[in-house]
Amino acid sequence: MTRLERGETAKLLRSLRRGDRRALSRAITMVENDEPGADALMASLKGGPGRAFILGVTGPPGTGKSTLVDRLVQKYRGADLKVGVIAVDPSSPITGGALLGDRVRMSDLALDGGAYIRSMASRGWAGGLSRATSRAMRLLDEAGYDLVIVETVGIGQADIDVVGVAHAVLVVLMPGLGDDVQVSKAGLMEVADAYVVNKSDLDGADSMVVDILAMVKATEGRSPPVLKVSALKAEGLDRLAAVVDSFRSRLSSGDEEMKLRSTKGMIVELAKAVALQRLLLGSETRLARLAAAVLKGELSVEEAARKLAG
Ligand SMILES: Nc1nc2c(ncn2[C@@H]2O[C@H](COP(=O)(O)OP(=O)(O)OP(=O)(O)O)[C@@H](O)[C@H]2O)c(=O)[nH]1
Ligand SMILES: [Mg+2]
Repeated sequence: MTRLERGETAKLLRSLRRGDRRALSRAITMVENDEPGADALMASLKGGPGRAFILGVTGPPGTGKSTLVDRLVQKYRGADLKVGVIAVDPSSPITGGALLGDRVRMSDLALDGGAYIRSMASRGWAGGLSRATSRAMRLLDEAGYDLVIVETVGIGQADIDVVGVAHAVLVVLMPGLGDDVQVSKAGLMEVADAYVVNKSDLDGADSMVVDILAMVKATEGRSPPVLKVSALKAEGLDRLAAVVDSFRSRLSSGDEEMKLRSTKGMIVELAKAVALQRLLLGSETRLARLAAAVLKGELSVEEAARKLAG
């Protein structure tokens, strides 16, 4: 990096720390597009994430995650916290439409100086998404946000990786999802610190709660709370906020385990990206040689993969 570039990075960081939203947006765009300079920008942030509490919100498509996030933003803005939201645009065309709705719904909040809403696209390879979102979370932390909420549709491993970086994760469900298969199959159970059964204004919320309680009891030693809310009717939100506050206070009272979990998650996601890039970009000739050996019957695919990774 040249001296000029170093100077620019430092200037951008100074503006971002002062609360300049344009500098924040610029920095997030840099990491989203993986622009030259993004690595240096991030590397200049020493220490782990500092004060922001990072809340992951995930769950099957259409369960009301964005509506709920909207309510949480309102609530915490009311308490004068600075709140940042990262909504991960699913690359899937199925749910892509709903996100346009998100933007419309969240636009009022975006006008408020203490709330920053940003949607990030999951373009490119899967590892790029969790790296970009991890970095964006770190930037919001650096910019002095008290609460950072990251919303993903919990349908794939990439989404689970994204929320794995959070200090705590809400898994949002709704009545009528059928059995618990969606939850356990999608890997949502492992990441849930609390379950939210949203749309309690619809039939079947109570039995959904019973089902989840049974599922949780059957599988784990942990017992994450199961909350019944209606984001639409603003019911049950106080209890939800109390649960979120209990997670927040764990962090602010210096809970090492929680801090470690998030920092470890960030390191792993960044390392995965570096490792994958190295694997795919740095060893093209080696890969070609290994593939040729497999085709000649000298190696199995398994052996070739181990050699490539090793
Ligand atoms: N009846 C009822 N509908 C709700 C509630 N919360 C959200 N919805 C509706 O459910 C639909 C989906 O809401 P979103 O908040 O976009 O859901 P989402 O989980 O963010 O959706 P994706 O991001 O596409 O997965 C919208 O039509 C909401 O108005 C609720 O508490 N009750
Ligand atoms: Mg949404």
